[in-house]
Amino acid sequence: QFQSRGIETCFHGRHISPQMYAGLDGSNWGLADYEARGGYAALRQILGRDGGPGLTPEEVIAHVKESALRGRGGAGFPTGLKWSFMPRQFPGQKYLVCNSDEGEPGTCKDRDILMYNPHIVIEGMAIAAYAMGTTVGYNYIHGEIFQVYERFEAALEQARAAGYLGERILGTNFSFQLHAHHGFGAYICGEETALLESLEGKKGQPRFKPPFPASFGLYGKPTTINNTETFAAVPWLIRHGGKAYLDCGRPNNGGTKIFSVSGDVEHPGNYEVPMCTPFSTLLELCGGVRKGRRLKAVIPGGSSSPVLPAESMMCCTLDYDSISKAGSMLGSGAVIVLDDSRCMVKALHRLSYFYMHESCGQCTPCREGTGWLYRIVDRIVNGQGRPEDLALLDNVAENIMGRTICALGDAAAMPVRAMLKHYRHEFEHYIEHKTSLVAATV
Ligand code: L3W
Ligand code: SF4
Repeated sequence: QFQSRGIETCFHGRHISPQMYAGLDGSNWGLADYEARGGYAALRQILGRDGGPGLTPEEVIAHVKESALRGRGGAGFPTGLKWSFMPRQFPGQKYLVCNSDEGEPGTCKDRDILMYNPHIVIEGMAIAAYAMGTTVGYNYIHGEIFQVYERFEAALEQARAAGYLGERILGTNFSFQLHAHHGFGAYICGEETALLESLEGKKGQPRFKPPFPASFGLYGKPTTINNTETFAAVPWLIRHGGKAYLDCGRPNNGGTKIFSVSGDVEHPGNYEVPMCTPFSTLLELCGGVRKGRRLKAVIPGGSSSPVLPAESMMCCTLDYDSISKAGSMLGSGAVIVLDDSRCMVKALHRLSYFYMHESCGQCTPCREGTGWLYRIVDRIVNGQGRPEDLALLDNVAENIMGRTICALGDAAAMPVRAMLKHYRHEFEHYIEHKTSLVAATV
C-alpha cells in the first residue's frame, strides 16, 4: 500500500505516500490535477453533492473520532475531541484556524504540503468548517516562506472560482470564507494563542491557558486550531472512513504521519509512513546513516523533544506512545539524526541559542533562563567552563520547567536535561580538556 514514489523535494528527500503527495511532482498542485486525483470528493460526499445522502456534521466528527487522528503540530491532542468542543449553538462568529506557522527546528512538512498539495488543506478545512458550523477561517503561514504563501493564495483563488469556498458552496446552504495570513517568522507565533494574538494584529505573545481557544480564541470567540498536516489528513479519512484511517496505524495512533528527517542520513526529506512504523524502517527509507557511519543519537520530535541515544531509538516505533515511553516526544515528527561525528556539547550550544533568541520575553524564568542556559553552554564551548556548571545548567533548567506561560520554556529546558542525562561525560570532558571529546564536530 505504501510505496516509494521517488519524488525529489526541495529537501532532496523522497515522499512515500498514498495521501498527501500521491503522484505529485511539483507541477500538478493545481485544482484540475487535484480533482483528477479524487480531490474535493470528500467535500462533495458530506454535502450530498455526489449523488449520496450526505453526512451530518455529527457524522463527520464521528468519523474523525473513530480515526484516532491526533494533532500533528506537536501535542497529539485527539482531533475529533477538539472538534467536539466547538459549541454548536453560539450566538456570534466562530472561527477555524490552520496553524501553518511551522518553525520548529527540523520540521519542514507543512510547507511541502502547502506547496505540493495546497487543495488538500483547503478541502480539509472546508470539511472541518462544515462539521463545526464555522463560516470564517484563516491559514496562518510562516513568514519566511514567501513562495508557499503565494502558492496557497493561488489555490484559494482556484477553489473560490470553482465554488468550493465562499457563499453557498456547491449550491448548498453551507458557506465558508477562507483567508491566508502571512506571519513574520517568529517561532513563538506557532504557539496557538500567540498565533491568535498575531492574527488580531497584536504582538505575538502567548496567552494564559485556560481558557483554551476552544472557548476564548480569535477575537475572544470559540476557535478551533489545527495543524496543516492534521487538516490534510481529513479528506482521505472521510472518503475511506474513520476506521480505514485508524487501520493504517494502531489504536490511539491512527493513520499516517509525515516525518521530516534531517541530519546525518543519506536522503533527508519528508517521508509519510504509517504510524507505528519501526524507526529502523524509516532510517532505511532515508538510505541509512550517511557515509555508513554509526548512529549516535536521534532527536525524534523536533528540537523541543529530548534526545534519545541510538540504542533506545532503534527499539522505538514511530508513534506517540512508544517514543514517550522511551523518554521523549513524537512532537511534530521532525527526526534529527546525529551520527558518531557529532559533539553533543556543540549540538546543545546551537539549540540553546535558538530558544534564547526565540523567547518572547514575557515571563522571567524563560526570558532570563534561556539566556542563562545559552551563556553557560557557550562558555563551556569556549573553554571557560567550570566543573560546577553542569549542576548549574540542571538547576536553571529545573527552575524554568513548569513555571512559564507557554511550552517554549519547557522546550528549552528539556533538551538540556536530556543531553546531561545521556551525554554527561562529553560535557565533563569539554570542561576538563577545553575541547570536544568527539574528533570531527558539527
Ligand atoms: C480545550 C482543554 N482544548 C488542550 C487543546 C489546546 C491545543 C491542543 C494541545 O503545544 C506542543 C508543545 C511543543 N480544552 C484542552 C484543549 N487543548 N487541552 O489541545 O494543547 P497542548 O497545551 O497540549 O499543546 P500546545 O500548547 O499546542 C504543542 C511541541 O508541541 N512541539 C512543537 C512543535 C512546533 C511546531 C511547528 O513549528 N509547527 O510543530 C514539538 O514537539 O513543544 O509541547 O490546541 O488548545 N482542556
Ligand atoms: Fe514567552 Fe517564554 Fe513565557 Fe512562552 S515561556 S510566554 S516564549 S517568555
